[in-house]
Amino acid sequence: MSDRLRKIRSRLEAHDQAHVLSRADELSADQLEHLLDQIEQIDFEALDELIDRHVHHPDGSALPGELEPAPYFPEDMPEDEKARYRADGERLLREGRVAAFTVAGGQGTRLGWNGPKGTFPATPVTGKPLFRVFAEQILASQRKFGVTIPWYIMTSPINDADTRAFFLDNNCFGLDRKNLFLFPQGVMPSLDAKTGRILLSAKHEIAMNPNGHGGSIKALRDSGAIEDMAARGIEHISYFQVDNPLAKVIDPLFLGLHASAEESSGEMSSKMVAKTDPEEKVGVFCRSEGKTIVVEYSDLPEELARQTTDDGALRFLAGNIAIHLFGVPFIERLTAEKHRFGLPYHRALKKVPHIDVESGAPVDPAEPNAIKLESFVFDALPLAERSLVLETSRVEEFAPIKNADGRDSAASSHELQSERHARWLEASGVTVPRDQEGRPAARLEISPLTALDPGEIPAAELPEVIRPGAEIAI
Ligand code: UD2
Repeated sequence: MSDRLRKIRSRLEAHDQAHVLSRADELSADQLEHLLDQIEQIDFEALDELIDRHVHHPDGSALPGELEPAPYFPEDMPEDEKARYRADGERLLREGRVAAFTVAGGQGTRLGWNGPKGTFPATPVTGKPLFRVFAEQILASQRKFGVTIPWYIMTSPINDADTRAFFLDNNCFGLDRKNLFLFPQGVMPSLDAKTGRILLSAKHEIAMNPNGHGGSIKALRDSGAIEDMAARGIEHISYFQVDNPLAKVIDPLFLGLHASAEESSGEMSSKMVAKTDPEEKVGVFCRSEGKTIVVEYSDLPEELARQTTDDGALRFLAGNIAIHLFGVPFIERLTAEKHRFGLPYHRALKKVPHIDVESGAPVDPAEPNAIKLESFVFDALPLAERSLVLETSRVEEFAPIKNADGRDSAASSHELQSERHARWLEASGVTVPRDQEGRPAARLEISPLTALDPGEIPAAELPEVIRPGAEIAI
């Protein structure tokens, strides 16, 4: 141990991080071992560069010079085209070429939920947790297409054990455990925003944060998930975030476009919704140097965010809802040299509780004190040869739960979920009471096991009357 300790200590000194071991004398053998293991995971040469760039010399974002709005397939594309692509997607599904993939490694600090975000009760009537909502979609799609749809879930070292326990406690929501594959993503040390020093969450523990959903590409490779997919004959991965209960886990139209349209190389495709207003906090699909990219909301210059077209619509309209399709060969190509692949890091100034190494006292900062480094999955878009974007309806597919209240909260998501299901019921001839603003005057929930699409609700399940104030789950 002492030899190992000496080596690690001199490595830390060389990188101006010696404080990490400054309380090593007070640690038990197990604690020291744990801390040394953590330190050995860190690539200090790479970290030095990142600290220089993101802590000492942050230069804001480096926006590409020429930005144009990205073209997209509109939601109202001709029905015959839709039918053709949908058939292509359904064929891929029936052949068992498609897997589902949820990124669920985030810390969910804004929501203030004490547990993995996927365990959050998300639906407006029965309060089903997010993971169950997706599991039911997978069960229903498996039934519909007569196949197995394996489900890959990226957790983080912080929530992996709790996520696994939740699945086991819930009997994996009726899914076969053989077809569930959970794996933790990578982490990065959180850094003091003034000095770039690594923060400690305890004397024996470095404060680590998940390395962003962009870490999913490498994590798919490192975990063996990609090999598992290849062995199962999976060709396409349906990617979505754990925070959106309306995400369509399986969408034949999107799949068909991604796999067959000329505009796509079948490597990485995306869905968008029209932004509600210039301030909405979603990234925007743009075109730069012949490639599709996403410019994050915080990086899009206000002047561009506010630009309008002749008919008054936002010029940069295409909001990123973080729903993508990946070709398995694309991930294989990007990660062919396993250790060398990484998407660029972005800095986020956040509050990170830690200990003061001098006194050993805990510090719970009132103001943001730390830089977290995260990579974003959409930075992989320009690495694809040709990448398409499909417009979809917000009410059908985007009701994220990110905040405790206000915009993107459980309350706003419930309203959207009820609205979607009101439309489905109305399309089946049911009268839904609406208030003066036209919002459903009842809470409505349709399980994916009852219907995956509007036309699928069995007549026997349709409510005869819905009274204002009713709560209906079918
Ligand atoms: C993301 C997008 C934004 C828009 C919005 C739509 C970024 C930077 N911004 O905003 O453009 O598309 O979503 O909802 O992506 N996650 C991990 N590991 C991590 C970090 C996040 O798995 O290390 C997951 C997390 O569990 C969640 C998702 O990624 O499912 C979204 O993360 P977020 O809440 O940080 O993204 P947000 O809301 O800033």
